[in-house]
Amino acid sequence: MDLKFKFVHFGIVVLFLVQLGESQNATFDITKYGAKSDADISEALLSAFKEACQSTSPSTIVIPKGTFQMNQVKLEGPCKGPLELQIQATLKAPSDPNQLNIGEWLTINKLDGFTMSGGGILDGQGKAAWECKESKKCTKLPNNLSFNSLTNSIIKDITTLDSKSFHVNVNQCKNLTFLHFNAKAPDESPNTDGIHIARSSAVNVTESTFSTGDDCISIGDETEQVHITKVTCGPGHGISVGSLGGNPGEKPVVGVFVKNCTFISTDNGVRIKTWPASHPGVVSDVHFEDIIVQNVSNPILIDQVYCPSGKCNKDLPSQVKISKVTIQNIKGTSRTQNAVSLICSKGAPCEGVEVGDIDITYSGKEGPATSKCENIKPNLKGKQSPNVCSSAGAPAPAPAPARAASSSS
Ligand SMILES: *[C@@H]1O[C@H](CO)[C@@H](O)[C@H](O)[C@H]1NC(C)=O
Ligand SMILES: *[C@@H]1O[C@H](CO)[C@@H](O)[C@H](O)[C@H]1NC(C)=O
Ligand SMILES: *[C@@H]1O[C@H](CO)[C@@H](O)[C@H](O)[C@H]1NC(C)=O
Ligand SMILES: *[C@@H]1O[C@H](CO)[C@@H](O)[C@H](O)[C@H]1NC(C)=O
Ligand SMILES: *[C@@H]1O[C@H](CO)[C@@H](O)[C@H](O)[C@H]1NC(C)=O
Ligand SMILES: CC(=O)N[C@H]1CO[C@H](CO)[C@@H](O)[C@@H]1O
Repeated sequence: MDLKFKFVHFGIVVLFLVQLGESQNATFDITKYGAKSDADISEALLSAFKEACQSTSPSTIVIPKGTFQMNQVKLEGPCKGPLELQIQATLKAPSDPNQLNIGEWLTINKLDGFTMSGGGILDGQGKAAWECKESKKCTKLPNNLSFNSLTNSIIKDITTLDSKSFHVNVNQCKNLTFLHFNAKAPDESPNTDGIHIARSSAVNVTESTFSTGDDCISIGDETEQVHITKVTCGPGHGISVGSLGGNPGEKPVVGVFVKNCTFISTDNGVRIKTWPASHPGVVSDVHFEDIIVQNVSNPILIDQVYCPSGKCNKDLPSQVKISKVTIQNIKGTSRTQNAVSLICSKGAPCEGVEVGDIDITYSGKEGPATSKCENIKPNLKGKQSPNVCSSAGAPAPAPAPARAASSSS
């Protein structure tokens, strides 16, 4: 009897210890792995990650406040438990672009339940790289942050600054949220897209701010269910689906929701762009809703003859089919007179495009805002100013003047 009683006790104690073990949150501070201020922390971070990755209970890697160098790091799972990378510090990339010759600056691969947080700054120190690119000495510049094959993960309270190229590349992720995420680079910096999302599903970007030299957020092929809400973009080139049709075998983009976003002094607001003379493709179920544009050059744009280099065969139409698009409640000011351009492909006219309330005024003096449409008969609902596609269905004005190569991309 006595013995049995002891066994029960023992069992309870073991159970208690096991539960404690499971709920324990192991912390791995990189300064315990040899990281020192202003020195390269790559090795220390990798060592901390290797241990944290073996932990079956949730683990947190902490990069504490301060300034550290980080040359190039790849953290690759799978790991045994959920992992948080808490960046409280400012991390500086090498400013010499040639020092990062292979791929990205910080790559995070194959993790489930990953969190990046901490309020820190990833400083890509892009200035030297941009100059190198402008002078044509560097052709391929390293990206800063790359997330590949992450599932059920969240990136929050992180700023990326002056990336050498794209700030963030999201590839093959599923259920990934960006919250309070900021990407910042001067408006003249080349190809510094905020977030590029491709081959992914269920990606949310919310309450985030982008000021960049290229697209704030761009969405590439094989992407489903992207929700972008409460995002501020500017300067930059807006939020874009595409460019699509540039490569054979691109899979569809289905389900893009851009809602409650603000664009300030951007080149574009919301945009879908596909190349002329393209490979086939599909864009469907795209919704732009409750958007404010301030001093935006092209607030609403479907561009199926997108060709920033001017070196495309525009006689051959885009074969990317765009359908089920809603554009609803967009208001503000346009920096160019033509506030709404819906230029669809003559080879694959847009279908099922619904345009709701639009209230955009032209800030110049040449007259009221206008709209331009080709190969589209939108379903108009509510009230539009300017009148959208008021001559919808009419043939495009015969030989269109050669388009000047746009410098915007
Ligand atoms: C784990 O611990 C870190 C640092 O002590 C803390 O900031 C973090 O929020 C904790 N995570 C969880 C899931 O409890
Ligand atoms: C998505 O990931 C989050 C963790 O960031 C998780 O809480 C949520 O349950 C996941 N959603 C689905 C549908 O799996
Ligand atoms: C993403 O946003 C949509 C719409 O706001 C929401 O239904 C979904 O739950 C969000 N997913 C995550 C992982 O936050
Ligand atoms: C989104 O924007 C609309 C229109 O501007 C506004 O009525 C609504 O309250 C906003 N929703 C949220 C959640 O901010
Ligand atoms: C409008 O945008 C242009 C181009 O970004 C900028 O130079 C100009 O200062 C902006 N004007 C206002 C009033 O914000
Ligand atoms: C150097 C590098 O990896 N650059 C990549 C940055 O992200 C874009 C978008 O996916 C890629 O096209 C680049 O190759």
